[in-house]
Amino acid sequence: MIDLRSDTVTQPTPEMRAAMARAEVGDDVYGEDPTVNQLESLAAEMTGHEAALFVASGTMGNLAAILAHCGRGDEVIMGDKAHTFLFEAGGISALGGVHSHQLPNQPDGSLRLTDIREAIRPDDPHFPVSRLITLENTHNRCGGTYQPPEYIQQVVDLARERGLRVHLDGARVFNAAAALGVPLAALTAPVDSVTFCLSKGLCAPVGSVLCGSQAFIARARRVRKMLGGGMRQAGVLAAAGLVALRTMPGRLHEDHRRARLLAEGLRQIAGVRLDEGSPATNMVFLTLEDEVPFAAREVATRLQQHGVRVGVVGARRFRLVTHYWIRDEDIAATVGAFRQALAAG
Ligand code: TLP
Repeated sequence: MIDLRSDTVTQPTPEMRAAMARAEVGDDVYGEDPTVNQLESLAAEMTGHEAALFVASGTMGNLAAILAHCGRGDEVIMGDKAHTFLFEAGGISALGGVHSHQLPNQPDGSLRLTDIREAIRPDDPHFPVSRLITLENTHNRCGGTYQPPEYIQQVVDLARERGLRVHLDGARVFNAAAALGVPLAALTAPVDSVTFCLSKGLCAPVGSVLCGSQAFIARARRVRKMLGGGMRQAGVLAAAGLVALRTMPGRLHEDHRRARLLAEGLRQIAGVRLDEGSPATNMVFLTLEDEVPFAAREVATRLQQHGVRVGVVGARRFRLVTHYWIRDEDIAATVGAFRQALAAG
């Protein structure tokens, strides 16, 4: 099966499995797992932060971050297409009592600075306290688009001026750095906190890392415990994460090249419309033209019969994500499968 539903489907590499088998472990809740400690130090160093915390998922990383930055009734400003707003089960409000203020994400995934400026509340008892701004880079629902260091810095400057903090959902921030050709820290060091995922394009089986100051990470560590995320001998997972950090960031441009190849092939097929500028990184978003007599679900079922799995993200819309386990011949096969699925009456 050629699985393009997400880069979350990536299986660990043989090198990761070997590292997991021989990982030295200890009780991480006591801070005694040497492999977790090593992963956290490396993540802090790479992102340009003082400290880091290994968490079970991107969702847990974002939740722990927002709960460590905000108290009940505080407000977080985020995009209306932010993963945290759309796909994290409303955890920040359900579990943290944090109020969210959505601003329109621009097609490139950014939030307009003027919109942010206007959204920050004055000190008035009618209003919640504006505490945090969250950004997403790359931006999933905006097409895997990315923002450069200059934009991040502008948002951070604005936040500083108004006494707010900035959290970056950097689930795929390594893809953003690869696409921009900048060191990771150029995108991650300016913000107060960042979550990145080991289990997406970096191919590890489980886990994300939250990075920030010592004091922030100490608060996040308590929140992680509260959420049931104290994982004990987690070194077996962190070992795969270490291999991911050391070996995977340098190859992400291959996924981006294959996404471009896929887009070029799909663009030739009648009835398929690609998003303008797609792909920016490893995601191809496409829509079925009105003349196509099938819904996306039906097309996805046909594609599956041809050995291809794709993400259905709307009645007539798909997301295809390239990753480590997708080869050039899979791209050609996917284009061929689409052609057949759309031709079949
Ligand atoms: N995204 C998943 C789905 O939930 C949509 C995917 O297949 O892309 N931030 C961003 C930007 C994400 O895309 C995701 C996962 C997360 C956070 C959450 O990460 P996990 O799945 O590890 O909780």
